[in-house]
Amino acid sequence: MSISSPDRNWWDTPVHKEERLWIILALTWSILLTLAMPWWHVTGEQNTSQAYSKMTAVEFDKATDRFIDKYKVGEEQGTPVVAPPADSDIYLRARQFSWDPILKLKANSSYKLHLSSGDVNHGFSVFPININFEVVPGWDNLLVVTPTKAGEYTIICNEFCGIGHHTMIGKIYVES
Ligand SMILES: [Cu+2]
Repeated sequence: MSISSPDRNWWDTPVHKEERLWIILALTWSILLTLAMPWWHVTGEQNTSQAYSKMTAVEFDKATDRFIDKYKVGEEQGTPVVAPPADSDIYLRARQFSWDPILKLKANSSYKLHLSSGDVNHGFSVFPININFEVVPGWDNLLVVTPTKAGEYTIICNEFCGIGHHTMIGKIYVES
C-alpha cells in the first residue's frame, strides 16, 4: 500500500522531456546490442556452430577404440597417437583427467571431430588458438575442423572438472 494514492489518470500526464530522452537512448542502445549479437556471430570469426546427437559413453568408447585401432601410429607416455586420413571421422575422448588419443592431422584437410566425455562436463580448448567448446557426456559433440597451420597444439580443459582439472592436457599435431 502506498503512503498516498497517485492522482487519478496519472498516466495521461506527458512524460518529462529528459525522461523521454533517456527512454529513447536506452531503447536505441538495447536494440543496437541485440542486433550486434547476430551480426558478430556472422562477421566476427567466432567459434563455428557445433552439431549434437545423443550417444552413450559406452557407445562413444567403442567408436573411439575402433578409431584408435584403425589409425594408430605410435604411443606417447601411454597415450596412443593416431593419424587419420583427411575427411574422416575422428574421435577425441575427454575423461577425468585426460584427452585421448593424440591426433596427428594434415594442414588444410578437413576432419569431422567427434567429442564426448566419459564422466562429467569438460571444456575443449586449443592453444594457442582461440577456440572453446563444451564437451558433454551422453552426447556426440560434432565439430568440423580444418587446421590451417602446421605445429603442435595443446588441448586444455576449460571447464572445472575435479581435483586434477589443471593436469588435463592433450595434444594435436598438425603436419604440413
Ligand atoms: Cu576436464
